[in-house]
Amino acid sequence: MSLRRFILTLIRIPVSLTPIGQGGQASVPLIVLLLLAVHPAPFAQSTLPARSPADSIRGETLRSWNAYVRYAWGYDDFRPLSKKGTNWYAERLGISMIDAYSTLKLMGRDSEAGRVERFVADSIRFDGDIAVKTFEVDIRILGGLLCMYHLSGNPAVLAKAEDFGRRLLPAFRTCTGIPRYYVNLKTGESHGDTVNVAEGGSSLLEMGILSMFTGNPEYYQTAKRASRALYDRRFPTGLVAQDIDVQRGVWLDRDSHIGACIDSYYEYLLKGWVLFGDPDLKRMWDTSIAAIQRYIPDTSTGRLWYGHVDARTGESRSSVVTLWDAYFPAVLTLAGDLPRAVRLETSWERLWDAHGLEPMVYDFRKDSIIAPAYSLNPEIIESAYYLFQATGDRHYRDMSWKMFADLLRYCRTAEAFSCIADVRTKTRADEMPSFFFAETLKYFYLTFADVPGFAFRDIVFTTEGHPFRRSAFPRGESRKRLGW
Ligand code: DMJ
Repeated sequence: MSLRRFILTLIRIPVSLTPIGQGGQASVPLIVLLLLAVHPAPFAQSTLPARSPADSIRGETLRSWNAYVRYAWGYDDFRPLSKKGTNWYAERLGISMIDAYSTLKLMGRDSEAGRVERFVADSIRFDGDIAVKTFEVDIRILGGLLCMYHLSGNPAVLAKAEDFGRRLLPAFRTCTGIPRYYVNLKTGESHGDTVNVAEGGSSLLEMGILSMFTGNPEYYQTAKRASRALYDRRFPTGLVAQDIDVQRGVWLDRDSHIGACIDSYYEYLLKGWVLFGDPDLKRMWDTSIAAIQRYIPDTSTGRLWYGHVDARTGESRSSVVTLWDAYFPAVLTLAGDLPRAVRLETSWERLWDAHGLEPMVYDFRKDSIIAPAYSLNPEIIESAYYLFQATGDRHYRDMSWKMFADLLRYCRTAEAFSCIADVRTKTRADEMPSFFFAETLKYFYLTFADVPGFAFRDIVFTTEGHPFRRSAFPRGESRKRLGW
């Protein structure tokens, strides 16, 4: 069981049965892109120097990248304290370099990016006899390879992406179409009938993009069937629960929330609609966000949080949140709900300020830390970036710079950055996850940098932070290639 899965078993404990949020707040229509198109986001004058933060973030990215290259080239992850490479499985998959590529490219580091591209094309194989986590490799490897192709046009990279995507498909051959937790890249054998909603319903973007680039609708249709199977099993409240049996199609709990273990399922309904234009995804998003806003918001502390509720009744079960949940202001921003996005990001910022970093699990009613680690996660930084782009309010730029300064203060090592085992003591952990390159450093950088040809309004980011241009997905072509 991964640390994330273990921690998340903790947060299912009901803390309160007080009904909340039953007043019924209307869902907000999906209008942000239209709004942004009509009112281009103004870029506020920041009190910060315009260039030096971007230069500083790029410099720290390169420093960390060079450490990975020196000590861990080709490995999945870099251990920043012991200065060693480590792999997730018996065969290396190059996860960190694939995840890092789009960030290096956006920072103008073509030579470093080109080296990754050549290594992927020439030296990485995906036919090892290893059972990989379907969800994790979909968002990191498949998403990273597709973005590498999107940014380079290298057909050898697309061939690798298709080879990899094809090897994931057997995981989806279940009675419901929801993928199993593990799939063997060589044999196609899959196992793990219990998945959470995020693991089961977060492949729409990667598989849809693969369909777009190859003209084969099978990938998108497979992912859509999985998301649809989860959506069709929603409770009469309109909410989904957290864990499901992929063969029997039955829920294994009634824990409903917007956070880790469900998060990217909702994120992909919205982003799938925005990128591909499939009206089925819009319907699924509209129904889902209406139910979320009716039952899940919790203002009992005077701040806005999204806690845990019973999926069948909508009654409150817990006021425990995780740092992964801080992706939601970004999603609300994309959906055009700026008032809630602003309010929720304020709650997260207060929590950050209390510790100079965020704790992994936190109870907002008790104001107490349940799990104290911080793993260089991006979500609150991602939300600050979206809010800066959408509002032009320099507060979000200043907030981002403050968080970057905290990472320098507490997480910087001699050659890279490390996770923190306890935000109260700032004790180090010997880890630097691949999403630190893919997301955390990228969102910091984009908050300050003016990247030529990169317009926020034209971009959809995958849940792992890989950017794709909406203009590369014209509706007619998307419809034909994805088969919607
Ligand atoms: C990333 O791997 C992805 O954003 C995923 O959806 C959940 N969060 C981690 C980083 O915290």
